[in-house]
Amino acid sequence: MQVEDLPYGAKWVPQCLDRLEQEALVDQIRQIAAEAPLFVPRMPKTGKPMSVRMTNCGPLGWVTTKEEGYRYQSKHPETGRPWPDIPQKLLELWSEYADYPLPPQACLVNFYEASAKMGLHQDKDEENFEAPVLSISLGDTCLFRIGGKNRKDPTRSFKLTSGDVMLLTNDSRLAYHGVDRIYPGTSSLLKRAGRINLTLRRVLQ
Ligand code: MD3
Ligand code: FE
Repeated sequence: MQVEDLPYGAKWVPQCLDRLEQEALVDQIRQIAAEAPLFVPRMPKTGKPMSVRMTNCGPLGWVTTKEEGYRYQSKHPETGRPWPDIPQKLLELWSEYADYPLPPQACLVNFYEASAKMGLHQDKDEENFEAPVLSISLGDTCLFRIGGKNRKDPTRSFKLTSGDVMLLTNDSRLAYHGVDRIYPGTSSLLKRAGRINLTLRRVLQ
């Protein structure tokens, strides 16, 4: 996989974060998950559980339930409490890479166990597609897949490793993407096998 093969507008910064920065972020995510426990997202209508567990920080968080489907809301779906703040380091990363005048409104925390994956999808629950999405990978390596704006467009796969950052702007913002597999034991960052992905987003204008 060559960087030039990425869809237009996608930028990949391999090893953007060093080990100490990654460890500090993991500590902060542990605190966030202690205040806002990981929940099992469920598919709209069917209620089928996703294999990834999630939580959020920031003014808004992405949630999904059988009854109400995909949405952003200011409170945890189970505790009813507001989401914890976005760590300063993540706000700084956004300032440095996003090239967008306003701060992120949502930070989704995805936790993948060894067998978890995420099917090919578009991120379309935001009102604002002008703002980029910034993603950070921590822990075990995953096989990431990205295509085009139509589900049938050809896709390309590459491995995202701990400390990698991806920025999705312009055409890539609505590209289909997913996580096909985790490679357990490829990183010693987390206590157990698994991967954490953080996605920073602007939701409203
Ligand atoms: C490409 N997360 O939370 S991050 C998601 O690794 C999501 O957990 C994946 O897809 C994960 O919605 C992928 C990289 C990523 C994030 C957002 C994108 C790629 C994207 C939005 C548009 C295109
Ligand atoms: Fe996505």
